[in-house]
Amino acid sequence: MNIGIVCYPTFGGSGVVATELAKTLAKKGHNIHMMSYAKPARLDTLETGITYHEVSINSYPLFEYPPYDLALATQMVNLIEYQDLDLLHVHYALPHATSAYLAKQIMAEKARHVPVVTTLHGTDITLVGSDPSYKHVVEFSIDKSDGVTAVSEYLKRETYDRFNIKQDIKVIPNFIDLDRFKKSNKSHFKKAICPNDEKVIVHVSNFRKVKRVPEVITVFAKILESGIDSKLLLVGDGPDRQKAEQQCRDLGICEHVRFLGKLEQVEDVLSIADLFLIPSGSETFGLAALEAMSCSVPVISSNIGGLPEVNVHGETGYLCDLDDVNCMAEYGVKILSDTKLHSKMAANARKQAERYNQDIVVEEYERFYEDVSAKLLHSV
Ligand code: GMT
Repeated sequence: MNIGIVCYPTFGGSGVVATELAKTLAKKGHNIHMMSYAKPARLDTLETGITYHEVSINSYPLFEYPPYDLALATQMVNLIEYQDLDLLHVHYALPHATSAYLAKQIMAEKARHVPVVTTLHGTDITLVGSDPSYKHVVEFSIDKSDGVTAVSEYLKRETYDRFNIKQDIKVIPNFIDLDRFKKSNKSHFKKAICPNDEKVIVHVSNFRKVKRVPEVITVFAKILESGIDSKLLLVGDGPDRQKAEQQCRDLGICEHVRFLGKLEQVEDVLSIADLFLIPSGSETFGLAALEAMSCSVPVISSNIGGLPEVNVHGETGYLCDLDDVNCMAEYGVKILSDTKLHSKMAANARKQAERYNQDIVVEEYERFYEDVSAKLLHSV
């Protein structure tokens, strides 16, 4: 198939999922055309079978806010016409599903019917999308898509609760490349970071408020206080970085904490991790937790959103109530001080990650594309 994929380009879950999906579909022989306002972080433009089309927005003195959604719709129309796209798959409803609806209507005028699949990821439903300033348009655009998927059962429920959506929503969970995300020998790296064989605790995020990075540091400080010789590695960057650095200085634990910034090869860091912390205030799935689990790392997370679907309490790690840093620290100490428990949870984590095998989940998307295309063909 010739498939147009639209996503946000930043180091965020939806862009990562869209890009990994594009790469896998391309390897399976599909022609993928990716659209975004900047090159998605994990996309290598030399990859065979994928062409990246940057959406350029011309400024004009009248525009305080240049209309990206219109430029995107125009790009979609161009690609449908000139690259003969069979289907548009947009990740994150706002504004991608709206641009896709517009492009679809423009093409329908030319008797060309292109199905639109919208994948809901998270804040497009739970935060931004349900904001009164966008809600009607987001609701309409999701409902007008030919196929809608959500990355977790939780997100499906939330979407029906928050919007008046008549469409069926199919849950196709996020997925993982089990060959890439697996524990590998990084003893040189481990020695450099932990000369005294300290335990390694890792957090990966975009440091937005919702990720609760200050809580990660509080939990780590408590684990240190309990006498567990450990290091905290923070991967990523974002708005709360400075606050987190200041907190480390205030607590006097800077020598135990490393800010590694944005990294492409997260699996290298996860390979030396003993524990992963994700205390988010909202998380529809928690791809970062899945990546850790695939590298056999037990996870301590908040018990919210889609996280309990991924991280199974008492098996792959532990779940704690939102903001309960004492609970997270206690479970952290428990896992890190009991070798037998740690090995069991590490093995369970990897086993759980295998349920999200990329090859199987991507096949689900392919089947969904076929079903949606067939349904549209019958309806016109
Ligand atoms: O939270 C982010 O880092 C970005 C956000 C997005 O929509 O780009 O991520 C959401 O989608 C991810 C991929 O499906 C999920 O794993 C995240 O849980 C979800 N984030 C939130 O719900 C806050």
